[in-house]
Amino acid sequence: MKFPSEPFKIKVVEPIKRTSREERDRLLREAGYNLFHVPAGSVYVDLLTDSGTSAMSDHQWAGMMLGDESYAGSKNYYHFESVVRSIFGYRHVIPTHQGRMAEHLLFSTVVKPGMYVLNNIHFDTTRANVEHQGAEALDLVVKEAYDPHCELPFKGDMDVSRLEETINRVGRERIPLVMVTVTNNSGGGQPVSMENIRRTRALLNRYGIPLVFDACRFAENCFFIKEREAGYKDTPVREIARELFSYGDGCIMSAKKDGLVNIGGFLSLNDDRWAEGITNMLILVEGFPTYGGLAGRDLEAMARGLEEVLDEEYLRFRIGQVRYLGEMLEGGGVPILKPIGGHAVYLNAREFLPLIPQGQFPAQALAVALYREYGIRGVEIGTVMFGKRDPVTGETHYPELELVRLAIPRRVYTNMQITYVAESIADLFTHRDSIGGLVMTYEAPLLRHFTARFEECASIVTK
Ligand code: P61
Repeated sequence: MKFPSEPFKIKVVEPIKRTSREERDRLLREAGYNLFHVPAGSVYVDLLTDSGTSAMSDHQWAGMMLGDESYAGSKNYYHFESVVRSIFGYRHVIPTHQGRMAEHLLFSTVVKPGMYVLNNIHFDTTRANVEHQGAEALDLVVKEAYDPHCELPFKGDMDVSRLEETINRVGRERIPLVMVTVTNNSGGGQPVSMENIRRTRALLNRYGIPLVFDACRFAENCFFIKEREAGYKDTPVREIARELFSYGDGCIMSAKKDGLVNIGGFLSLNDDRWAEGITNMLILVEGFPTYGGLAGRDLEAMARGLEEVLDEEYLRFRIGQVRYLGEMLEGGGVPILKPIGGHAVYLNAREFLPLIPQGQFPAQALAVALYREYGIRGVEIGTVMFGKRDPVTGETHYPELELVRLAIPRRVYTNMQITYVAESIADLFTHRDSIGGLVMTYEAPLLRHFTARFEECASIVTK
């Protein structure tokens, strides 16, 4: 195993508190066994998300001091605009405070009730924002994406023939846009190949449908293209990104991921009419077009972060650190989703806890156990997040995969902390029979995982 040594040294440290198992047990009960409600100060290694949790560089912090906080025409906006144009290549650059606002602005402008948005897999906020417009969000990723053992190099690819069938079935006029999420977060952080994007583009050209990227983790996707796709070995990641976005009409991005910032996002696109509608809505709900809900200093940090994320030394470390965790877990016999993704390792909870039925939330139960035993926080990506209750029968539709995502914040944890995570989980795996299921006692109608509450099942049930 190649050890991914850090391409940075640490200038500022943030102490973390160790807690006892008893304390964590109490915190879990108080939180209704929902890890979103456990105070971060009581988490030892926090792998809840890689979103907004990056450590900024000294260069970004220096940029924060150069924030121009003018209401209109801040110099940081022009810097940000030129960086976004140079990487993504689209004309209009519209800042937002984070990704879901970009989603909301795009969909509220171009999606109408009864329409369809097609994507490899919609992330939960993306799906919720499509559905909020009275439209349907359809996932058309290749079927292998749902097989946790299948080792395709580009498991985030769109199933282009299913895409064409769907366009013919629902009608081109009901599809305002198609999206491709790079990397495919909900399918395990898996990349999409350039070849697949080219084929998607060619198909959409025949029907005259715009293609919009969800670019949250574009640099990680482009690094995988460099590593895995024929013809790109010697191409700089920045050029790969330029080519990838040249096949689209625009993108939305939560810069909290590959923008290496703690807050920020944007939309960038070519269509003047869409840009006009979006900008008008932006002014109504977010802010003036040259700040879009952010401070000037945030725009500067984002401009600098978008440049830094394309540094290939950084990307080699980043992808290498995630892979290092995954390979150590595999070495300990822990079932994980394969291949190892770009920003996270996903534990396969169905195989980790085969005795807990899906109705008792095995992935949530695993995430709870991981926190209680070791102070490590991951996030459930399974029935709690994606299970749907039929509004008429009350019956639950279960998702294909029950996963616990261990998302690695960028430039935050040392390899020693990552080793601690791997060893802890391998240890938990050896006494997995002590872990019981959960019952949901409260759920909200939308994005229920944020606020759901649970209780522990009275006894460990066998199937
Ligand atoms: C995450 F539990 N992701 O992965 P915003 N598209 C994509 C995302 O991954 C994404 C957004 C759009 C998060 C944060 C998160 O239920 C949850 O800047 C591919 O968060 O608005 C966000 O970007 C939205 C975690 C979001 C969740 C919602 O951890």
